[in-house]
Amino acid sequence: MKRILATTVTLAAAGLSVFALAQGLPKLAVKKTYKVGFAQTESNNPWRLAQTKSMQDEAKKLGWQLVYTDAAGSAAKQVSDVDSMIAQRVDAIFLAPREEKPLAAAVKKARAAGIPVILLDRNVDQSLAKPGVDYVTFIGSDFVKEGQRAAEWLTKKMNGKATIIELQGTTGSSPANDRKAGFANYIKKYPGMKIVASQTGDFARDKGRQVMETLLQAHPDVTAVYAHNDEMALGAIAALEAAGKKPGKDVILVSIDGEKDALQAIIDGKLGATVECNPRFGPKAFETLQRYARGEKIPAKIINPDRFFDASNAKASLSTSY
Ligand code: GYE
Repeated sequence: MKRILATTVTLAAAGLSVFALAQGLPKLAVKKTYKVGFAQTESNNPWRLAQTKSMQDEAKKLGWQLVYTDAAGSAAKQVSDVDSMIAQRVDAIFLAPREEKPLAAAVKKARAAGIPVILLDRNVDQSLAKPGVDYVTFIGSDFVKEGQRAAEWLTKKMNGKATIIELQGTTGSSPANDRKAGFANYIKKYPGMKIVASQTGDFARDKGRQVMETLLQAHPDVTAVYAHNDEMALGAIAALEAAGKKPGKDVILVSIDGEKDALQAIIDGKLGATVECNPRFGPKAFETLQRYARGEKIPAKIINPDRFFDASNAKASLSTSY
């Protein structure tokens, strides 16, 4: 007891609050406006563009300065983007980490430099960096649940029997890892639901098309496709059509995101369903940072609620989609 007391006193004398040490997070002063960084991972799809726009719109609305970088699909570039934000002494960093492992180190570097980080839409490896210690919080969707909802819809639609090709997102990214796990975990109760091939299409439309083209040759008996995002599903639809198959009839497709082109594909009868993954982070991200500055307790995860789109509501949702 005596020793604990002595330690506390010593720390207090050194100007360090015990609380801040236990939390490990840099403090943020309450100010009217901030200069914040947003380290985007890439800009090659409507989801990313909608996310960036939402961040820019909110910064403008609040009159904050936004230092924006685009890693163009390279984890190494994103690490150096964070470095340059640290060098520019931004007040805080919003980071959409491309891959779980390499960006964990960037998070720790920012923290060591006294800059709080909020993770947006993707997570980092939880054994390497922790919420409340290395970064403030993760704001985004529950990817495991998204995969599970896609599986649930497909299992029902296929009456528990399907020969499935899975198009995975970016290797090493948290949505790819978790969407795969959520789907696999659900279908394991249904022995008729079989994944015969699973490969990455890097969350990109054309890569999805190319991978589907190759996989179709090895598995011409495919009856279903599970794509980790809409862009790859749209690529797969193109590959199926090029091979003379009718998407939506010969092969049933399900994906994730809820972008405008996907809703249109549902209306056209080519895509079966898509689980929403909301990209509009701006208001929630900036508000969370302000709450953090005020000293409010921020949960380790802030989960966005996601809707579900199929033939019953795609048309009604089209005009507000991205
Ligand atoms: O589904 C995809 C994007 O990280 C949740 O990344 C995000 C995913 C989204 O490129 O389209």
